[in-house]
Amino acid sequence: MIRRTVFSSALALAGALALSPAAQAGPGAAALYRDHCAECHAKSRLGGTGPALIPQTLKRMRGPKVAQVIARGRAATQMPGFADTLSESEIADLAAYLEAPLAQVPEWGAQEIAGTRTLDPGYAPAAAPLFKADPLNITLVVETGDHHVSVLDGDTFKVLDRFATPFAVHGGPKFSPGGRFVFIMSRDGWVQKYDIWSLQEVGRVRAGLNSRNIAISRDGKWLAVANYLPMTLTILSTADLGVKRVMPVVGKSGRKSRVSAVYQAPPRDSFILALKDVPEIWEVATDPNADPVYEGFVHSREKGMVEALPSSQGLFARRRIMLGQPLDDFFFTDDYRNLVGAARDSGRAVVVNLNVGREIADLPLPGMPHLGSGISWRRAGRRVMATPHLREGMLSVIDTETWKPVTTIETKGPGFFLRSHENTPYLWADVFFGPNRDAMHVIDKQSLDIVKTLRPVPGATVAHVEFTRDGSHALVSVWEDDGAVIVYDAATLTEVTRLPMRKPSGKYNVFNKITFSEGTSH
Ligand code: DHE
Repeated sequence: MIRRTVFSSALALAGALALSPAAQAGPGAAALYRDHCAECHAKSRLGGTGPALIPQTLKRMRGPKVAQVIARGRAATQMPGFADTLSESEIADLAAYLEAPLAQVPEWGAQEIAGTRTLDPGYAPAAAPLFKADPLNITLVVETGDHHVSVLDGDTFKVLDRFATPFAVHGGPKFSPGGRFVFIMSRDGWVQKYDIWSLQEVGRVRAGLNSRNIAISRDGKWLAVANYLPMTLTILSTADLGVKRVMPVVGKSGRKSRVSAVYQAPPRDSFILALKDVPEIWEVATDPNADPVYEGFVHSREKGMVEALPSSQGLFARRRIMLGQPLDDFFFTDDYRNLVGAARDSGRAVVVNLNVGREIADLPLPGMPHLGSGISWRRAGRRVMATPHLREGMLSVIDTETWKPVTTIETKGPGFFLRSHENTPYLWADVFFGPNRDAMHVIDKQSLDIVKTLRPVPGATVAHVEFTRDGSHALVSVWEDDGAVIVYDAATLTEVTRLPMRKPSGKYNVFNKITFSEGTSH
């Protein structure tokens, strides 16, 4: 059972949100919720068979607004429409109620997380892959339209399996180092483990109430889950999804912080955390023999998790890097010595050297750079990186040695994702927003010229690219309910095949991800 306590972070969170719409919800809203919604979404509003109905989840709802979904239901899900059952004002009331923050955020510690873990009793690990396809050339396609993942053979583009995921998967799934298992996270904090060889789900656990993304340790033993709610980092054992640790995230000043994202840094054998509310970056060791410069956490029977003296060392020891302002959305250099983070709404980005633990350069980057989608390659003897911008139709190209801008490439509109591969001369950049969202630019990595703009489905959003293991083919999402993955010959830029999919978003090739291919973001 979920223990209910007044969690001080609820106050901070409520403050951080815009004027609460709770004031607009009529007195009968709670009863309407109990009678019509609680069965699937839970009395706590934290989700059951349906997703959590809290502002942190709902503000992500694209397309129809909350009241419209209540009235009409959601296509391809079990959510029915209530237009015939409830009046317009009742629907508006209910929507206002759902958009209000929870008065109390339940505790979500090791015990509560462990209580949600289910391991599939029918799971039987195969001794070898159950298919003839190259297991390292498998590509997973996340289909957000009906919350499934398709498992594609990267040579024949046949769908080997299609399995249900938790509601609203976000961020890249993370593969075990050999590529056999994959871990998938939903915005409601569910982590699912799937065995690619056996084409079977292994189990799932709810590691947070509102989560951002996951990262896997270099040795593949630990999976870190970045949470907004509660303000923690959950570390799971990849073997059985057991809870190894729940780290409260508290800045040096004592202020709690949401975790914007957690990244794996294999050469450093650590996780790197972007903190949303305090000017710090955390590095958490995944090496059992980590250097004693780390501070650490110990578990006290009386007080729960508390910080230890700065002299502690070893697995999950933590180091703080102090910053001038909070940074998030990180791009890492390929040696993981430096990262670039966005200082939100300041029109700039900051380079942090992780070895010396301080800011070393400032980059003017207006238009909200999406550094997490940044990729790098060698050009004219230098390593350059490129990043799209979420608010401007351009890509910035930056020299990663001098940290000076090289140039900007004008695009048909603001983009979300970039992708390339070591075996292709091109990078692919989508135009995610605006009237040209049906365009995909193909750009020469040396001349920086747009060599072709593809428009495979006029008017449809076309976004996110992944390559096959050898870089010979590029897979592009037609990001619509009745969408598709289009496979292109990456050299001739001609269409090879088109696979119907339900609003496909990200695609992830096992080999490219486990080898940290040059053209992929983290
Ligand atoms: Fe994402 C990755 C953050 C909105 C689809 N997104 C990531 C990652 C971060 C991030 C930190 C890297 C995680 C990883 O892979 O481990 N995303 C954010 C945001 O802060 C932002 C702007 C707002 C938010 O509320 O989260 C945001 N993201 C979106 C969307 O609206 C997208 C387009 C649709 C969706 O599913 O929500 C979206 N994000 C994605 C995808 C990836 C991703 C498909 C993985 C890309 C990859 O190739 O690895």
